[in-house]
Amino acid sequence: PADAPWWTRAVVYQVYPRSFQDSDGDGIGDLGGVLQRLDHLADLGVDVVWLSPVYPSPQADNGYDISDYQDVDPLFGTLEQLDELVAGLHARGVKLVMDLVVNHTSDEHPWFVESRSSPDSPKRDWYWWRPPRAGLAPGDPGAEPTNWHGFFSGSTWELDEASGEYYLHLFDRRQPDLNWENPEVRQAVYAMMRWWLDRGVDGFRMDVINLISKDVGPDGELHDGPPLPGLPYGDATASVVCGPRIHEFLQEMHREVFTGRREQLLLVGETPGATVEDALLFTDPARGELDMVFQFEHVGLDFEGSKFHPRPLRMRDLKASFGRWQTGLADVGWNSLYWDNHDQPRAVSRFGDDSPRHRRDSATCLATLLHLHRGTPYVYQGEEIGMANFPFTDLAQFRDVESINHQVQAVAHGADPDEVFAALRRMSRDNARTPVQWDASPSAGFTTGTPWLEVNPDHAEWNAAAQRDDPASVLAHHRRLIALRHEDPVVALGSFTMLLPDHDQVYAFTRGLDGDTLLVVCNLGAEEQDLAGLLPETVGAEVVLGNLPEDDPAVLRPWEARVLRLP
Ligand code: TEU
Repeated sequence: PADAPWWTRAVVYQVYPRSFQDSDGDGIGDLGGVLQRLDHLADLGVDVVWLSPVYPSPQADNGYDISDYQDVDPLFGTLEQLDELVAGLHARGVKLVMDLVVNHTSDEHPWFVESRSSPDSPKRDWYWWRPPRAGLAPGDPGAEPTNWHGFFSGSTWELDEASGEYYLHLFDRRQPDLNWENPEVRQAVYAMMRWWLDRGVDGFRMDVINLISKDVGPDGELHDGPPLPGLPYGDATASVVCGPRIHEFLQEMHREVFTGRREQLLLVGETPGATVEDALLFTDPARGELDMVFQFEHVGLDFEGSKFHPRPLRMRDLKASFGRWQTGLADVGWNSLYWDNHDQPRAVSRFGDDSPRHRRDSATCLATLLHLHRGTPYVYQGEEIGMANFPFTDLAQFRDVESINHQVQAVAHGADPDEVFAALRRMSRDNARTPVQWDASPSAGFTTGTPWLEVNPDHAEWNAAAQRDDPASVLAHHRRLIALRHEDPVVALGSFTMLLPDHDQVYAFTRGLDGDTLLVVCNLGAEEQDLAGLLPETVGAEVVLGNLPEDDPAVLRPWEARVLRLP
């Protein structure tokens, strides 16, 4: 344990700068704003800040479409302010991890502009250019080189009229995929990464990093995927998720960029579709790839097929999923733990109960559950104060490219607009992107101008200022959970054992290290539970931390969470 990596004891906080704090009144958060809020982060006690993209970008996908990897967009500030942020965080003992988006660039990146300029361009092969399907002319229905459906709806191929060829974009058409088969692309990315590390940043959160290797057969061809039910497209998964050279690429990156500096850094990959087996390979320290990955299983249990077809979550599925990840990475590798990020609806609304009666208790209960697992917990801005989904009333309120593309395409394919709205209201990424609620003032202290996305009207009651000095608040509870991980080696390094796997409401597990055992029990529902009956060993155990004032030890109240030390 003494030689365990530093990040086993660490908690990471994600800043989505557009929605964190505005300092210049344009209604969009910026680096000046982050600099104003450093004390909030220090006070919470987090060890690392992951900063979502601030690079120059046309903002088609809020900065995940980058047109220059080595600068800061004027919308967010300057490179000097980024240096100030590194210094300001380091002065508080906090590291800064940058978002690394290298599966794709913006279509306005000079590399793509040059690549598009002519089939003879020396950069043509930096992206995925393909002629129309054999026998069809450019633009013909079905002429796309493969039948793949994109993450943001529609085909993954966009026709370039000038050359009559298509380019690949797994996300929006303004996010062309880089061709990692080309060694020049890889070297350009590695050089850029070294430049950031030399500037003092402490690692990378690597956007969809498991999509960078595409399955080109020996013939250099990309192949159709199996048809998707109800859509005129096929599933690209088998060709793009954890492709044949993914581990080779990551090991090469590791050698070229992290050699000699790995110990101090945090390398976390975002890996949609990765299985436990994939994650083992990514995070086995001996392989020299990544420290940990964000897996997507637990955020894929409350919908059918695609995220805009929601269905209720079954507790058993959640336990089975988390349980498998805990067991699968018990001896080798490491888990990232998250409920929320800028792509997911708010956890208290999704997994908890955001009604006035249960909001505080369910937010603190969920946090306890997450932070007591084995792995590195990630807190997404606003989660620490129990921010909830936005009460959308109209399709026109959505700003996110994924939501808008889905809306347009689903309706075009005959979906009922009311159903589309209901799904977006529940699942849209914009739920996570409303401005952070700092105080009860009209724009919640986020901006003096007009916020780019409406502030949640509940901010009058739910805000950081109201919670700062309240020991019963969601914020104070997060502070305690973070401190507990720092102090207690069982929380950081203990083994994990799931209890009551089939119970529909109580989520319980133990963590053990060197004969010391913590038992964690969470009531994920509104009915009281007979704790003494379910887990007799809890009777008489010391309460290390709870989310409600201590009362009858034999009973678990609605949304109550307790961390107990077994004798
Ligand atoms: O997300 C990738 C991803 O797989 C999903 O979370 C995606 O955002 C969507 O929810 C699928 O339904 C990453 C970034 O986190 C996201 O913000 C970007 O839009 C995306 O990559 C493209 O860069």
